[in-house]
Amino acid sequence: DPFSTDPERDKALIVRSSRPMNAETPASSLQTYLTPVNTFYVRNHLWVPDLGNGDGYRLTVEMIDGEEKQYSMNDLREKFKQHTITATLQCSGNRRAHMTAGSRQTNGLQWDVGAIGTAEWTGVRLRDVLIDAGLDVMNLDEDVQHAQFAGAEAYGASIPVDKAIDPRGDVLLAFEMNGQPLPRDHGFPLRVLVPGHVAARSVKWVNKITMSGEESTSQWQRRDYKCFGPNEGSNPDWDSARAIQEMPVQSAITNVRQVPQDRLNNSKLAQVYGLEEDAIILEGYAFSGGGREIVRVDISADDGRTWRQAQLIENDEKGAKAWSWKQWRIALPRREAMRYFCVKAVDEAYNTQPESFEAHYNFRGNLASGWHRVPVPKST
Ligand code: MTE
Ligand code: MO
Repeated sequence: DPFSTDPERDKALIVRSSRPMNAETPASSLQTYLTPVNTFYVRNHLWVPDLGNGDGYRLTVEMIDGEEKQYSMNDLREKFKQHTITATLQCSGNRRAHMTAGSRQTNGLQWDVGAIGTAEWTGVRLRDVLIDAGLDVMNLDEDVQHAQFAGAEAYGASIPVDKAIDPRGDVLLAFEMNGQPLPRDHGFPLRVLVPGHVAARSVKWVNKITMSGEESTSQWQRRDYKCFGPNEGSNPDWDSARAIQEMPVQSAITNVRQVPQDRLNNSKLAQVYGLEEDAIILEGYAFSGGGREIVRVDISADDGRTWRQAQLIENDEKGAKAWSWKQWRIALPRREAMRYFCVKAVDEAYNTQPESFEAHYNFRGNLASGWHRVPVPKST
């Protein structure tokens, strides 16, 4: 039983499947900029490989001509400059349950808003390691198109070489998460961290990197993580669809709190909004792929007829681009709240989110990003 050596998990994680372990971050852990490591969502396709204390671990890097070089964890730590970035990981299936509810059945784990989390990642740059292993980044061989990653259990994926070698792309071989050694569930002793791309490319327990003219041949590159037209059914032409890499704009409401007028004085936020009546405070996250910063979050209290802008919370972001989510909050007069609250976000390219799910439905339920609607709570 390969699962018998899986690690213990925090009881607060919301388990969607246990073999393999798939569990989402509970809403209570989505309220902080950095997601606590113990309640950071876990998405495993297989078992967690047992790599002991990491001493015997070796990373093999193979160039397109078959030339190989190996690195131990010590080699990586000592030979290369270490970098720390803050980055959000989001599964392509985040909010799949909303697509199912808003359209029709989708295949896959029915995630709510918690297949996402943000951490501070420390490691060495993939670019630096590739250069050390012999990649001529200044005069790149035209045949080199993709960096393929293989995990110790059998998972694999790839990213375009441009992202892999971009000095402002911040792709890391990471060994720390929020200042601690990577937990086993998140890739101990080493994972790829591809900020701005779908989390499926951030291969955990990575032990082989191959420069290639082709994408990884794994099913996770060539099959699962793709999108199709709403009409294309469950037997589409997989090869003609593009693998998901950068993600579209996403946002969610993660907390709804009623604040009666007589308690408003305790609430700084209500003061910020100048409210002197029963209020509702909403909080949530907004995120976009490719390092595109979130520039606006719009909130409606009347199911999309009228809108206000939420306050975007500033954080100590690290890295060349906006690799992490923006948390937001807003206080609204209770009397304005009709049946549903809605949120939609806008990124720096002015991309925004579709209103409903029907038009971006795909049978795999990937990249669900329709406005997040939550019912207005009954008055307390
Ligand atoms: N890497 C390996 N080796 N095995 C996996 O199953 N799952 C991928 C990615 N990397 C996976 C992997 C997917 S689909 C996601 S969403 C992220 O890891 C989840 O990362 P996390 O479990 O650290 O949150
Ligand atoms: Mo994922």
